[in-house]
Amino acid sequence: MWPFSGKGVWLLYDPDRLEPEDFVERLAEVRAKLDVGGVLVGSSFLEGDICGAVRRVKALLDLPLILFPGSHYQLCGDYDYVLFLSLLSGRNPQYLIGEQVRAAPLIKRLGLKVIPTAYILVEGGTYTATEFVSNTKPIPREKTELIVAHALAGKYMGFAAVYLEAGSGAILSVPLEAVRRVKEETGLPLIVGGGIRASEEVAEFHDAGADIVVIGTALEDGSIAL
Ligand code: 1GP
Repeated sequence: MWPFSGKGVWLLYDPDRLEPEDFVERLAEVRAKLDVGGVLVGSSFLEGDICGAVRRVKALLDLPLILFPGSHYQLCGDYDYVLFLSLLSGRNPQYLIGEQVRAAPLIKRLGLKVIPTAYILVEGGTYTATEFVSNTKPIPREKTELIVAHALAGKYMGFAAVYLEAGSGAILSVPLEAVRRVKEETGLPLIVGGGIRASEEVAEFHDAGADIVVIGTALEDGSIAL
């Protein structure tokens, strides 16, 4: 179910924000310093042609492309994997099961490989697009036990991985203590993202138990500190 080995970084590509060629150029710079193991493709609000952009990225890169879906309409056949997310921290049925039911037949038809992922939104010090678009509230960042309880529920429901998300552009990333505890309690592959800007932070998250650290905004706006 979890096809990756070791710890690494995934860079988030939002086709609404960068041209494929520009993204690939920036990725090359990061790759010289960090172990980039994949590219997440997704957008919480998509205007452009995601599938066309994915094909252009794929032609230029030798990394797995993983859909990080904001909606079922972002599916197409060019991804290597799909994070089959359920937004467990929320209580909005559309993102708990509605989008998944719409996506499932298309995933089957396209023959895509899915990674069932418990997606948990943690308060990141600002009002993020994830929160707005999903119409859900994040878990308060100091409520470690509540974060752990959601992750454990995900484990018992059979999810193959946990994604702790502070939201794209978060001011505060997920607390390290929450990362540590979720890893300890679930033992599941753990993805962490939202507001991470520096290679030192990547190392801290890896040490705390994250398998994959996701960076999006800092790559897009050039503020990434390597
Ligand atoms: C968003 O976790 C990712 O879903 C990345 O967040 O854009 O803040 O890096 P940033």
